[in-house]
Amino acid sequence: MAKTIVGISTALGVGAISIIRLSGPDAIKIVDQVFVGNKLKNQPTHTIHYGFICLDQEKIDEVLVSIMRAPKTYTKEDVVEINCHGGIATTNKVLETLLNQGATLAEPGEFTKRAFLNGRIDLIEAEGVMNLIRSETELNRQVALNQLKGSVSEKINEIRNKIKKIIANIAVNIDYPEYDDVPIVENQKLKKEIKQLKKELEQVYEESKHGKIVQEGIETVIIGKPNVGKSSLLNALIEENKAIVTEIAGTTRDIVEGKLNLGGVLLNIIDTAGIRNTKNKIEKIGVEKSLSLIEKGELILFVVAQDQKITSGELEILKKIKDKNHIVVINKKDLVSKIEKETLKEYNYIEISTFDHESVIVLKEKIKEIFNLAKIKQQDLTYLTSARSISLLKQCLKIIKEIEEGIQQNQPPDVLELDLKRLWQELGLITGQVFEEEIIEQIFADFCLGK
Ligand SMILES: Nc1nc2c(ncn2[C@@H]2O[C@H](COP(=O)(O)OP(=O)(O)OP(=O)(O)O)[C@@H](O)[C@H]2O)c(=O)[nH]1
Ligand SMILES: [Mg+2]
Repeated sequence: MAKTIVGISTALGVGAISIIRLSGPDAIKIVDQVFVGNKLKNQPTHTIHYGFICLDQEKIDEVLVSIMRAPKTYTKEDVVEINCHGGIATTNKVLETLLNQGATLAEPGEFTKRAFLNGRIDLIEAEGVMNLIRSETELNRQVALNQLKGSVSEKINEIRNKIKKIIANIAVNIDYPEYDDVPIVENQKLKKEIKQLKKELEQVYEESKHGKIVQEGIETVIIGKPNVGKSSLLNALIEENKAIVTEIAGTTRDIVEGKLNLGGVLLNIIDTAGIRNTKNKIEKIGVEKSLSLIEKGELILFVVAQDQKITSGELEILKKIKDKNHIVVINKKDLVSKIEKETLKEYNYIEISTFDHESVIVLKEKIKEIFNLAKIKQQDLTYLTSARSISLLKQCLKIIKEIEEGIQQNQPPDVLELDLKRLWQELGLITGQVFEEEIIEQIFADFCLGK
């Protein structure tokens, strides 16, 4: 029998109210042992009761207790929620009392894990719960809510059902000897169906790439020589004086980070130490860090100064960023130009001055264009967002390509059937209809305590 778990569901700190939640077969019994008020055991489900949590006649806190009996609860088990006064001491004392009565401390995400294992939600919905809690922008919130509501799962299940139908058709062909050598018409039909499936999977995959951006933001790295205005650019973008700006080359020694909400997508912007050959030990480490960040960044803003010629060092950096999402930011457009734009003709570039607000807005628009951010808002926001789902989806695309080739080469139907079953399984891993214990442990371990 499942243990009864208990956890603090609200953030631990000073606040008006804390919620302590229990789930499991003894949830009501355990609270009854320390609750002075109505006998909870005799109360109808989904009711709230006023009283005190007491231990050996000592009052611990004045509380409101909600009881919710299985199965219409978050976990599909009996759930009790105690609203006690906020603050660390009271909350911990109530928790401790419940642990002493036989409840077990919940692991992070254990309530949601139970909801999954008891079949109330699937994995995408569970990930939606976590994403919703972590949402920082309005767009984050909308995507997470769609996951939680099951819109994303619906899409995947729809595709899975189609695969199931095709498998059933093939099985009929195999079972009935008159269809032994699959007629051309059948094969054509199959080809069409697979093509359609592939299209749908590709669409989910493409949209999910957006989903990842919405959920995780874009790692943006500002790089360039010393003194070209990298820190000024960070400050202008986030409209805050976060990084120190001086006319001295080598001002920024370590990275400085800032966040920008660009149409609902968060840019995690990193300002780096100017790249140059230096003997200074601290600055040297900073320069190495800057170079390594070029690899990691999803968007590189390479700043050069308009009043200087492009150096051989800068040409090296240009080579490094060519195949990445990049913008060469020609800064200090207010000064006399010495830059040869010819060198930049194969790059995305823009001329700005960090002193000129309008030009910084144009840069922001350019970033939106590169990541197609305007389109994100118009779509229906039913994305998969976790790296786990996206890599499974990639695997599915690989399998369906193999199936397509198989049909092309007139592979026997039983081989196709096996491949289709593999595809069906793999998609099931995304929603958790098919699952491995270890992976489930990992996913839920990432959750917040008490959720
Ligand atoms: N004329 C002009 N000066 C600018 C502009 N943007 C920044 N500057 C100046 O350029 C100098 C260097 O700016 P920073 O932002 O510190 O440059 P950085 O690239 O971060 O330099 P390091 O941290 O040393 O690598 C400062 O004096 C800024 O005021 C601009 O658009 N026009
Ligand atoms: Mg700087």
